[in-house]
Amino acid sequence: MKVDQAAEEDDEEEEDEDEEDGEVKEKKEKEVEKERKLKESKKKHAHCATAKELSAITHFNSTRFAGFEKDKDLRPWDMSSNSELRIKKFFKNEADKLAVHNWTFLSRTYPKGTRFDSSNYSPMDSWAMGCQITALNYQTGDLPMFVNTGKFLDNGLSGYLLKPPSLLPPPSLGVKEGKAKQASTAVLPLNVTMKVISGWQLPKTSGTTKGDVIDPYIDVKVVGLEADYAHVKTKTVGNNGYNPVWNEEMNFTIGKPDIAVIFIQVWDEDKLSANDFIAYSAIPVTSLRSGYRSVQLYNSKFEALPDSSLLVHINTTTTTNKSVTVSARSNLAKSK
Ligand SMILES: [Ca+2]
Ligand SMILES: [Ca+2]
Repeated sequence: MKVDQAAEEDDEEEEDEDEEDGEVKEKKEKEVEKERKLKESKKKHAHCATAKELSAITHFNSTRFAGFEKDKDLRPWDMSSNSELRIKKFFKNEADKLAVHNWTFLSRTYPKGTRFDSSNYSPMDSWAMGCQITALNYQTGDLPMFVNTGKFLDNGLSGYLLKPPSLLPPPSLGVKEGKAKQASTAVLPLNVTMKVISGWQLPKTSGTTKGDVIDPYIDVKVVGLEADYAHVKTKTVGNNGYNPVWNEEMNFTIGKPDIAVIFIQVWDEDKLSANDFIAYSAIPVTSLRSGYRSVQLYNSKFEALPDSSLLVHINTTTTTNKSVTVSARSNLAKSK
C-alpha cells in the first residue's frame, strides 16, 4: 500500500513534471504553429499580391511606421498606417514630428479594431498633423462623420483638400524657389460673428410630414483644436418648424481657422422626452464668407434637405489676439 502510494506520489510528481514538460511542449508547439500560420499567411498574401497591372498604376507603397529616425530610409511614396490610438499618442507627444514627417511622406489613420459598433474617432488630431488619409466608418452618422462631410465640402467637392499653409514646410525649406521667402506658415486667428436669423421649412423629427410640429433651437459648435472649442445654443422657438426666427448673434475667436469646422445643428426641444436631432450643417471655417448666407441643411444620412435652410449673417475678420499651438489638443471627443 505504502509502496503503491509512494509509487503513486512519484507518478504524480512525474505527472506534474510531465505536465510541466507538457505545458512547455504545448507552448512551443503553439508557437511553432503560430509561426507556421504566419508564414502561410505571408505566403498567401504574397500569392494574392496585387495584379501587376493594378500595381503599375498604384503609386503608394504601404510600409510599416518604423520611427522618425528611419525617415531617411523612406521614399516619398511610402505610406505608413497608424491606428487612432497611435495617432492619439503622436498628438500628445510628437505632434510636430509627425507633421514634419508628413511634409515628405504619406500617412493614413484608421479606426481602432475594438470599434465593433462602427463608431468613429475624432479625425481632428490626424488632420491637425497633416496625415493625408484619415479613414472613418462612413456607415455611421455621428459627429466625426458630420464634421468630415463638412470638411470636404471645400475644394468643389472633389474629395480631396490641399493642405492648409500651416501644415506645409516654410518656403525656405520647401521646393527650390530661389531665395527663401518669409515663412508664410503662420495663420492669423479669425474672429467670426454669426447671427442666426431664421429657419425655413425645417423637417419634423421623423423626417416626414407627420407628427408634432417641432420646437427648434440651433446648436453651434466650433470643432478644431481644443483651445478653439466653443459651444453656443439659441433659445427655443415653440411650435414652429416652418419659419422660426431667432435673431441671435454669437462670436468666436478661432486660433487655427484652417483646421476648424463650424458645426451647426437643428434640434427639437421636448419637455417629456429627450430632445431630437433634426438636421445639421458643417462648414470649414476658411470657407465662411461674410454677408447674408443661406445655410444648406443635411439629415443624419448626410443627405441634403432640398427645401430646408437657415438664414445667417456672417462677419469674419482676422485678428492677432489669440495664438494657438499645433500641439493643443483637439476637441471633437469633448464636444460629443
Ligand atoms: Ca418638441
Ligand atoms: Ca423626443
